[in-house]
Amino acid sequence: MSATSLEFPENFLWGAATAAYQIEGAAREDGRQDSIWDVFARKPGAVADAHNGDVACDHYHRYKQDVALMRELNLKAYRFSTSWARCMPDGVTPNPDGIRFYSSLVDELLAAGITPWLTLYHWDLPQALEDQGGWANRETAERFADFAEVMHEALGSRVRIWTTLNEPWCSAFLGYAAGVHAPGRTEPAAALAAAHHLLLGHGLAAQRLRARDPEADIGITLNLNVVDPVDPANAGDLDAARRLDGQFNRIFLDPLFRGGYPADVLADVAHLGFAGIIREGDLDVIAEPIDLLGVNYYHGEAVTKTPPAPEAAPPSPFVAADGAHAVPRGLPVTGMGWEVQPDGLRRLLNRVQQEYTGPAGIPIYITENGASYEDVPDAAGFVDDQNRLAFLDAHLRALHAALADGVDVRGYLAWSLMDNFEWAYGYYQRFGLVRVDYGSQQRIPKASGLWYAGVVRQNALTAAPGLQPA
Ligand code: IFM
Repeated sequence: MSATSLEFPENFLWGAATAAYQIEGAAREDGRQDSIWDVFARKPGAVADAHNGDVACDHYHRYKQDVALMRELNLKAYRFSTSWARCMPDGVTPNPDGIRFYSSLVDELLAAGITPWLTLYHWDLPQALEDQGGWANRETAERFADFAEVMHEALGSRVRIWTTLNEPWCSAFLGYAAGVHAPGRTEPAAALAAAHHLLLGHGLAAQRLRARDPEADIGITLNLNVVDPVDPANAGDLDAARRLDGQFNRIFLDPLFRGGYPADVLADVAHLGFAGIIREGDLDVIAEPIDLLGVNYYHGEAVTKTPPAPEAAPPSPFVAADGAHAVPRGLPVTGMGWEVQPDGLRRLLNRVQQEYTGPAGIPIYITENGASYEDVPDAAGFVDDQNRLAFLDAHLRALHAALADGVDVRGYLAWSLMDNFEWAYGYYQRFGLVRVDYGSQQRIPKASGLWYAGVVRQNALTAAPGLQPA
C-alpha cells in the first residue's frame, strides 16, 4: 500500500445497507399483510407519483442474485431489515412462511462469507398495530419486544449483530408530527409519545435479546446531525441550534446513555404533556446497556430562530414550543437538497464518543451514509457517478480523520446497496452503489460501486479518489 493511502484498521467492517419495504416487493405474498407504509403510499399525494413498495427491487425473489452482487462488491457485511408485517402480519402472530424468507437470506449470506446484520424495525409497523394507536400506544413497545423474540428464535443462532430500531426520529417526528412519512399523522403530542414508546420498545427488545443471547451484539441506529447556528454571535440562533440538537439528537442519546431526557428538551416540549407519558422504571429499561451504536449521517444543518416565509415552510417535524429553522448556507447539496458536509461527520463522531459512547466504552458503526444524485445511465446502463463517488470518498476521509482523533469506529455500511424506494420521493431519488432498472429489474454496479469494491478490497483509500478495479 502506498505511503499516501489512508488505511483502515484491521477487521474494519465494510458493507452496505438496505431496508425491507424499500427493496423487497412481494407485498402480498406468503401471508404478508399491510404495513403503515403500504397504506400511506396509497393515500393520494403522499408519495411521489403514487409509487409504492409493492414490487420495489423484487429482492424477495432475487435475493440470491443480490447476495452474489454483494460478493462482487467485496462486501464483508450486509445490513438488512425484517418486515414485521411479513413475519407477524397482524403484529402478534408469527407467520412461518414470511420468516422463512429471512432464514434463506441469512443462509445465503453466510454461504457467501458475508456477515448478516439484522435491523428489526425500519419504519414499517404492521397496520394492524397502527389501528390500535401505533407507536403513540404504549402497548406497541411490548409487541415490538415480542417480535424481537420471535425473530431471535428463528435466526439467533446465525445472526450475531442485532439492531433494534433504525432512526426512531423519522418514525416519531416525520411520521406523527410532520405527517410526511407513514402513518401520516400531524399530532405533535403523539409524536413525542411515539418517540418515548420507540425507545421503550428498544429497551424491552434489547433486554429480551440479551436474556436469550448474552454473546450477541445488540444496538440501535440513530440518524444524528450536526447543528450549527447561522450566526454564532446571535443568541436567537444559538438557542435555535440548542432546540434542534435537543429534539433531533439528545432526545434519543440522553435516555439511552445517561438514563434521562435532557432538562431543556423537557422544558421545550412541556406544553405537550410529554412528562406525563413517562412511567416509573421506563428510563431504566431504555438505558439497558448496548454493545454498539449505529450512526447514520447524511448532512449538516445551519439553523436560525427566524422563520422562513410561511409559503416556503414545509410541514414541520419540530414540536418544541419555539422555533428552529434550517436554512441553506451555500454549500453543495445532493439530489435531496441536503448539504454536503463531510467534516460534520468527523465533528459528530468526536462529540458522540466524548459525550455518550466513550464513557460507556461502546464502539460506533456508521450504519448509513450515502447520497442521491440524478444518475444518467449510458446506452449500456452504466452510471459514471463521480459525484456520488466523491461524496463517499470525502466522508470516508472524514471518518478516517475521526479514527485518527481516537474515535472508536469499527465499520461503515454505505447507503445503499442498490437504488430503491425512497419513501415520500418514490423511485425518483437514487442512493444505490448499484443501478436498478425498475422496468427490467437489471442491476448494474455504478462507478461508485466499483470504486467502493476497491476500497473494501484494499481496506484503504488511495491518494486520489477515482475508479479503482474491484
Ligand atoms: O432511504 C433512507 C433510509 O431508509 C433511512 N436513512 C436515510 C435514507 C435516505 O433518505
